[in-house]
Amino acid sequence: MSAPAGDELEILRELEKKVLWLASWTIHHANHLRENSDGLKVGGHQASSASLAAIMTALYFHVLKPEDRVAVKPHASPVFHAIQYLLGAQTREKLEAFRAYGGAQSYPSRTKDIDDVDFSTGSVGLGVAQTLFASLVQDYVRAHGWGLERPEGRMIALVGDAELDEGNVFEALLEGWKQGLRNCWWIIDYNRQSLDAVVREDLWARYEELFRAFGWDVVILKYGSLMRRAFGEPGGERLREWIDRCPNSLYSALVFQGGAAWRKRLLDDIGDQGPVTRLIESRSDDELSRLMNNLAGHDLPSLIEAFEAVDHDRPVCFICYTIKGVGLPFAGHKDNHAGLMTPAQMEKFRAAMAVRPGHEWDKFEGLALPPETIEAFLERVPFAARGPRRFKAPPLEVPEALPVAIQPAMATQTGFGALLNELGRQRVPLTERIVTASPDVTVSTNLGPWVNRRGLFAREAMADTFKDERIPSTFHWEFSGKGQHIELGIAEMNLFLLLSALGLSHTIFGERLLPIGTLYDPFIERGLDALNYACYQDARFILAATPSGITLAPEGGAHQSIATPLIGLAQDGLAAFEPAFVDELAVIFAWALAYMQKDGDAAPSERSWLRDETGGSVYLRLSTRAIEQPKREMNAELRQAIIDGGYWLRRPGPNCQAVIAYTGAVAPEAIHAVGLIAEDRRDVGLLAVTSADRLNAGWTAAQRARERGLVHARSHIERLLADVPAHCGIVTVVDGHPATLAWLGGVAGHRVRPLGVEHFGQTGSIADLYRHYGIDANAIVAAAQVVVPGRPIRHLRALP
Ligand SMILES: Cc1ncc(C[n+]2csc(CCOP(=O)(O)OP(=O)(O)O)c2C)c(N)n1
Ligand SMILES: [Mg+2]
Repeated sequence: MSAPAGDELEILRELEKKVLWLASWTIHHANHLRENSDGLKVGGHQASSASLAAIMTALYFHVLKPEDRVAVKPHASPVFHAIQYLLGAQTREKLEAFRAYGGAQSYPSRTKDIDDVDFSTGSVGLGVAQTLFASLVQDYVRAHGWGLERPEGRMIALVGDAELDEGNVFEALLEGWKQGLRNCWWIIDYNRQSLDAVVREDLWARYEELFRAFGWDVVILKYGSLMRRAFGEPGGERLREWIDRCPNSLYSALVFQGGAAWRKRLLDDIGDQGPVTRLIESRSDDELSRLMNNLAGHDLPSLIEAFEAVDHDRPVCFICYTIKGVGLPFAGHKDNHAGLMTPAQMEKFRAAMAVRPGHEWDKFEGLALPPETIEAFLERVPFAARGPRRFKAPPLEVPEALPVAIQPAMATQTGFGALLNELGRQRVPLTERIVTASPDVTVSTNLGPWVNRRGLFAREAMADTFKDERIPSTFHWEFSGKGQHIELGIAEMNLFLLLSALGLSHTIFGERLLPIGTLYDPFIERGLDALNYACYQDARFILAATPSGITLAPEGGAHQSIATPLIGLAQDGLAAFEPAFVDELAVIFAWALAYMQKDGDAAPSERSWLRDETGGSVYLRLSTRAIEQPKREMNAELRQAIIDGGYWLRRPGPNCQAVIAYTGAVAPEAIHAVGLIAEDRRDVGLLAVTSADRLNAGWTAAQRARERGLVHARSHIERLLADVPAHCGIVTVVDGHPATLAWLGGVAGHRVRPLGVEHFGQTGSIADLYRHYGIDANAIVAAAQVVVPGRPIRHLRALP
């Protein structure tokens, strides 16, 4: 794309005006005009949007190509929607309903907006890093020989300067450097304002050093073309020096006050009764204000020139000087994030934009050029040339059962490693598309054998020196463009952002990947916002989190994970499982590989009341605790029950007095306890819960269906508990927070005593800790004794 010719520049200038108008009007409408706007205070959008109007005009209407993908700063959402509206991809109804039910989203959303958002944003810093990982995924896909028929795109983030306070941005930068990042642009809206305040002086210099240190090119866009021209006039150099020395707060304050204030201040500071004074006095207040507002971030020629000058694929950071709220009455004011134009100010703005009442949404209203000229231009915009930007990739076939050799005693983590190792043997389309990633815990989460088979990914091949030197080692670390494991540094945020990028490959790059990430379960919390973000974008992946709970006992309290089962229960878009046995894991794993590829109807199934056809990501909470494995044949009924969330390991008899419901690695304690209780309580049942999350989701959905009149709706857990007598008590037990299973009592009104772990900090053997926290067989028996009245249970030993 070449630099815009004179008439094209004129069109772009008109579009910039229109974009600013539409974005400001959208927010004004939401606040003042829409019925039941609930006094929405969305002022931040007006100032933040104005800041990026020129940059986004330059990009979307001139620079971007169809293969480029963009993460837009959250508060520039109205600008994005306005641009899409002009390009015919957004509707007036959605703009009128901005931030309302069914309307255009406050922050650009891949899943909720209709106008082809590439990457969602909202939680600052995450969208920024997502572009970096998307670039790595683009390289991964192409290095494997896929999608080569499409041109390479640039992954671009429009970054608010305060977003760079978020640590995840720098974690990503470091990882990007390690992985040889290319085709990534971060365009910083350097308005020197955040939500509360004006930012520290000279941050740009820190940013510049940081980005260069990580191997990025840095382009600083400070002076617009008007400014540069003025610097060429006699006295212009003095003006430039003054601008360079001017503190951020003062500059902002003068922008807010306007031309007369600029004149006074400049004359006081650098007036010389000579050339500088002439330079200032030759301009009206308006002209002076326009000159001083003409930072490069608002200057289309400077922006386009800088973007077009990039003729390489190295990552580039553009630091664009801007003014928050430029062109609006509160431009530069430090409180403008919450600022909102009053109706009177809006009327003045309307007059300046030549928009007639009733024509606010007209695309060509008030523009100086004929509508046909602009319309013809919009039809030629390269960004929109190839229509919709989302791809589909056919699902890969998954066998119903995955082979695995089950040892008499085995941990689910070992089983997971063995399952992947078996998959690694098979050269079929399914296994070619699996990509694993781990933040420096590849070996300790049992991915080693898989990596030995499939190799590590790097764009440039790297040999394993230990192997070449013939030093014996269990693991071969050979990197190549064909490798299928991405080894990350320890930052868990990066794992989730990478999974988010890998898990969107089918829709962004048209090439399906089956990402599997491993990490220690407690560190899910370290990257939780990024995990939530990945789910919100509907990225598809499997997360194997291990070890979990207190089963890694001697390693200590610091690594206990207590809350993660509740995260599994509550996180939307993530189906959580905690199998106890490896045959269960094999079933769940196979199901997960298919589930992550589903993209169907959002209605729940009438059998389980789960939305299995919609698909999603899967979280496997695993353990290093080796436990005795049941010897049994898998059958279709058991398989389905495992997937639905639970089954009777010991079916309760007709006179059942007690049920023990357990999840995960505490299975032996539950089994042992049932044996002890059975001597004094009748027909005891043992419920294996493989997924509290899915049992709970099905139950909730079935209740909702009944409340809507579908009286026969029944969920899996309701069917399981249907024949358990009302007087029966339930003891639940999990190596995690007891609330995970406590709700089981609500299903059919049984009395429940939930056991689990609530406190941190002990080290010891598993037996010590299970006793200490009260989830061993003895504690289960004691709980059953209280929850199910009757004669004392003889085997109950005194609790220590
Ligand atoms: C993780 C997170 N923390 C806090 C917020 C609330 N918040 C929204 S915008 C913002 C400041 C934005 O400043 P900047 O990125 O410089 O954008 P500008 O408003 O200047 O356009 C904050 C703190 C958020 N969205 N995400
Ligand atoms: Mg800012």
